[in-house]
Amino acid sequence: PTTIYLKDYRPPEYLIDRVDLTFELGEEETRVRSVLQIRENPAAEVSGVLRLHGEQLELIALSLDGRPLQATEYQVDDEGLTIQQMPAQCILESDVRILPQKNTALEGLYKSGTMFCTQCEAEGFRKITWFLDRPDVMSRFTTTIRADRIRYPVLLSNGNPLNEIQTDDGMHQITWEDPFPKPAYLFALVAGDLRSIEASHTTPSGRDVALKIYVEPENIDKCDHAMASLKHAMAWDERCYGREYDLDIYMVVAVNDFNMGAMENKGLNIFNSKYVLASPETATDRDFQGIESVIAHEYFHNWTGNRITCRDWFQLSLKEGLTVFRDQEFSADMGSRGVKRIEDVRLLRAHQFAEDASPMAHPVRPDSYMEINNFYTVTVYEKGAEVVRMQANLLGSDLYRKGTDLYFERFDGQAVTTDDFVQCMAEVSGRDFSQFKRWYSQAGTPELKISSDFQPEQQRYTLTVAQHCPATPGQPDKAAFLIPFAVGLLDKNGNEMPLQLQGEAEAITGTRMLEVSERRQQFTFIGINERPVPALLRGFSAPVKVQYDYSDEELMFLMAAEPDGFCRWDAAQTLAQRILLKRVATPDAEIPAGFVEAFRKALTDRESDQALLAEVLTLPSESYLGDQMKEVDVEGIHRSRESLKRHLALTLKDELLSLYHDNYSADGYAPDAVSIGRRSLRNLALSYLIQLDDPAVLQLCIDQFRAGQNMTDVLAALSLVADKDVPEAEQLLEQFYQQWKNDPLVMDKWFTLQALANRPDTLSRVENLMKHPAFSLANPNKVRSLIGAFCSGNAVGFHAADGSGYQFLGDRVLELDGMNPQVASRMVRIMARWQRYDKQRQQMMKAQLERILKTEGISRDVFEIASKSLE
Ligand code: BAL
Ligand code: ZN
Repeated sequence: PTTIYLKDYRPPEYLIDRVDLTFELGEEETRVRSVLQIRENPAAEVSGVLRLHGEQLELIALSLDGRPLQATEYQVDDEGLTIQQMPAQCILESDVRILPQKNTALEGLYKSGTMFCTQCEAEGFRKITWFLDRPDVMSRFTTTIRADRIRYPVLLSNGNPLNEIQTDDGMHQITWEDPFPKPAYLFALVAGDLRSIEASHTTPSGRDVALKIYVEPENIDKCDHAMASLKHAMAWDERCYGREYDLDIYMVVAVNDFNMGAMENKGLNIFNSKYVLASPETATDRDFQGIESVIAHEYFHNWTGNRITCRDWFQLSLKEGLTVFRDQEFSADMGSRGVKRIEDVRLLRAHQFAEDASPMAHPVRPDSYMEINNFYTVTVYEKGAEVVRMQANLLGSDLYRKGTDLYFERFDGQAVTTDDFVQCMAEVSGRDFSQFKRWYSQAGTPELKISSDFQPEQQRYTLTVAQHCPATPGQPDKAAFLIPFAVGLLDKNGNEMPLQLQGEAEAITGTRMLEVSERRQQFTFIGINERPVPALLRGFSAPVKVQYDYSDEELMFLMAAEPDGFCRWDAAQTLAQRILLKRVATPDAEIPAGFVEAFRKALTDRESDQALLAEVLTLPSESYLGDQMKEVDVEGIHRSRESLKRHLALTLKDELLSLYHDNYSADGYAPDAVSIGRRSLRNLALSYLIQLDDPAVLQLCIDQFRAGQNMTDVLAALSLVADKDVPEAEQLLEQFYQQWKNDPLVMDKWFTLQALANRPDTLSRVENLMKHPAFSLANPNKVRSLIGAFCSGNAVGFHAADGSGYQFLGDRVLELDGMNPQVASRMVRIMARWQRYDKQRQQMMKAQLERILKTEGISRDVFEIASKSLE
């Protein structure tokens, strides 16, 4: 496969102003007729040769300005169509045959169950018709869909519906027109027997927008939360960014077979049903929150992605980083802000820091790729969001808003770059952002080494900050980053101390945003009359690792007194991590009594945000602990974590039980922040108590399962029981299956639960479950919930010393690659971090990667990940 480089970017030689598409959807094949209005791009050097993208298209007819083209006038190959002698402008018409029913890659037009749907980002439109399938070619689309009236009563595309025609042959056709020019990756089509719920929203300028959510008939009662989320998102974007919606109709369609979470097609979002469907009986709190955030994310794309899109795919974070930042802030406003930040940081540290430390490390704006689908990564999305957040941190909220206002005004209707975005921030603030832009071009997670020095006679306190960023592939040396570094200083009573840097006229109280721009820098605070405890990186103001030599006592103090939720949680994590890692090496190393006391304090705290307490009381995950070790000790970490949980459960049994009972609520289910917090805390208490192997606790779980109040509680109880070697485990799993076997999303949970079970026979159970009638390798959600969950969520099972987990994954990757390369490539990525393990495991993982690479005909997707992993 060839590598594509950012430095090779050239503007398109031709533009396509209008596209007229006609689809005839059939049970064997689909015909796509396209009429393109093409002209030379005045801003480019034109060669006279037109090269259109197109894959897996069977040509039926091709004509230029009404004249059929002779075979000598064009060439078709595996990747496109070339026309040698192009006029300066013309109408190009084509008629192609495609086979959506055979499309298992779920890219382009395909069938999910009985419905037709599309996924065109990044480069799927070329599997529908010949086109300039690149985001800097923006066209006005008109789409006519013709299909059987009974099978496909609902026919949808982008924009507004124009007319419906019924014909005598049992068919009907509808034409849609999208007035906004858009790149082809935002094209969408849906056809099926769907039901919808409808609501309306009036924008500040008085536009009435019809909101419709389409689902398969049996799911019509599970759309209310998605609809409520959409309305909240629209109001939030109007208020916080001054952005309103621009068409008369906004549609969301839920489909079962979908590679990603959802897709922001103009006016017609297509969603993985996981991010639409919810009822208290079938969806967990996490699901409810996921729906709220993904619905908002796709809606926010209408401005950050659609109205203003990316010039090329290297700029993917222009829309994704910004839109993730927007959805994070939306969720923070809708729920518990502190907890949302902790969740985001936990995800970033667990996945993005790990990616940055792996052979797959790449900058937020990559320089090259083989397969763009491989770059929908946590780096482009989540680190990209942090990079936007840092700009907001540096500017403050008013200037940041001025910056985004300028961005929308200046670039509306254009395809632009991350530099264009940053330029707006630079202009409104009058600041130079050239150093800041290294966050886009340099990969790797910077590390800040901090030391402090208190000089009582001078009443001075100095923080010395040294930054360093490890080498990443192709980038051995990094230039210094500009890092917004939020700090506070607490006195012995836990009060904020006034902060006045040397040379400044006044002190401020609260958080100070320091700017670290050099490799080594000192910040001296004056008027400090006692040794403070520093709270570092408040709000996680930059995506960096901080090293500061806190004493255990200082960490316990922060756990109890620090006002910033992130720092409070982080103190608890750091302390727990210290103990856990020490006990990996020395299993009977002492557990400091102070730590248990700090836990007790948090367990009995009925004043603080309960959701925040649940975070503080959650031990760092096994995979995160592994990341902190030179060489991951899979079993040692597992043992250490289990034994600390058991120790806490033994010592704090009464407190845990009270917490469990005090947080019971007989009220109906509501996914609000307070109720979610109570449920998390209660279920967390149960997860500690189960370590006691006490029949009374097992009974609590069984009772909670049987009470069946909501899926959050049912699943929490079931997962604890399923881990145990008790007869009830099988009984409850079977009961759950019988109750939910017709609900695919609940079945996903059933698969995951068993894949994560901490039992010696889990792999063979997973293998058996692959043969279960509810499982299908063709459905990405099933693959992720069973195979993905086992390989990336069950460290002890997957990394079994005999290599059986690796062999299993190697087999699955090869099996999947022939069907769906995008999903296969996500799976093979799990082995990209093989260097982190011991020699034997390294050898076995490498052997699987080599075996995959040697297999003939593997996809570009899998080739890129497997080969880069071995470099
Ligand atoms: N654009 C792909 C799906 C998403 O990020 O919204
Ligand atoms: Zn997105």
